[in-house]
Amino acid sequence: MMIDPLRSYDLIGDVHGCGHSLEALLERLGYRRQGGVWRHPWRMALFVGDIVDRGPRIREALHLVHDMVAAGQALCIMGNHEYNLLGWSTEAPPDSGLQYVREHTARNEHLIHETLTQLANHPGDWRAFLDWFYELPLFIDAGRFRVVHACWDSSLIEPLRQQYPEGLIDESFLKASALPDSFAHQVFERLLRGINMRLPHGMTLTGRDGLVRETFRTKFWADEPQTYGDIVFQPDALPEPVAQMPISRAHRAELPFYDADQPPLFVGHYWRRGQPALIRPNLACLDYSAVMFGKLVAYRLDQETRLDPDKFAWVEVERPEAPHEYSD
Ligand SMILES: [Mn+2]
Repeated sequence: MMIDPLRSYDLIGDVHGCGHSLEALLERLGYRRQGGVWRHPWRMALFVGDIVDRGPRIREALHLVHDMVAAGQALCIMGNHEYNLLGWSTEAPPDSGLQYVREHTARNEHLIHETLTQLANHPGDWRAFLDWFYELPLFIDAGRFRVVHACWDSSLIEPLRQQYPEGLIDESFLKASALPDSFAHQVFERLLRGINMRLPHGMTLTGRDGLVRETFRTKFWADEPQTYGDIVFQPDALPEPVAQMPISRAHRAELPFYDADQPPLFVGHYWRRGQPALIRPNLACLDYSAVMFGKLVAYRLDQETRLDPDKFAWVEVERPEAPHEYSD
């Protein structure tokens, strides 16, 4: 990845089709539109993925980010929503018993519905953006900092980078992910969706979005957690009996750990609310639910090796930018 060691980067959280808010944020950060492309005199933007889905200006947001990347003014990694669109559009391997990498179920359609609708009359854009998603790496390791959409799991990133040193995957890797036991499937799930643990005894959770889930999202940085309540990391609380249960040995074994001595890491994905804050001095989540009338958030990184809570910047997302409910 073309990371300039001396450059300052503005890391930007999940846009989810909030094109107006993205322009407002770039303006606030000192970027200006010149020759059709947003630029800063000396800084560069770095998007943590999930440009698409849910919001009202998906095509505009895609053009804006794509054009910045093409002009060398931004970098962008892949989010689970870009992966979903690729999977939806790609036939599964013949021996898989599936038709598409991401099956055409009603639930899967629901999650990408706005993108399909808003691009329906722009088939050229649709093809071009799908091709472009292959140019979005699954992670960036700049040495002095790291970026991944949901979870830095070195037990997967190390073997992945043997195969794809820059984290840029190809169609065969995408196709392989149709099979749930594959390395490719594990990589997309873990890096782009994070850790999703199954609730015990077949229990389910109904989210604020009305979708019923059998799993919940967890931290990958908890230091010696004891109970499920210590590791849950999502807007919806666990049922109290589950929150108090000790973490099973099997679940504990599958928890990666990002310790406090590693380089600063930026993620999106987790639907945070309220005032942007660091998770730890080397860990920042930039997703503050823009598409739920939260904030579109940036972290203004210079040369610091410990992150500074005063370096978040954001815009409030006003209605009616974002009329859609959230869900993964
Ligand atoms: Mn996401």
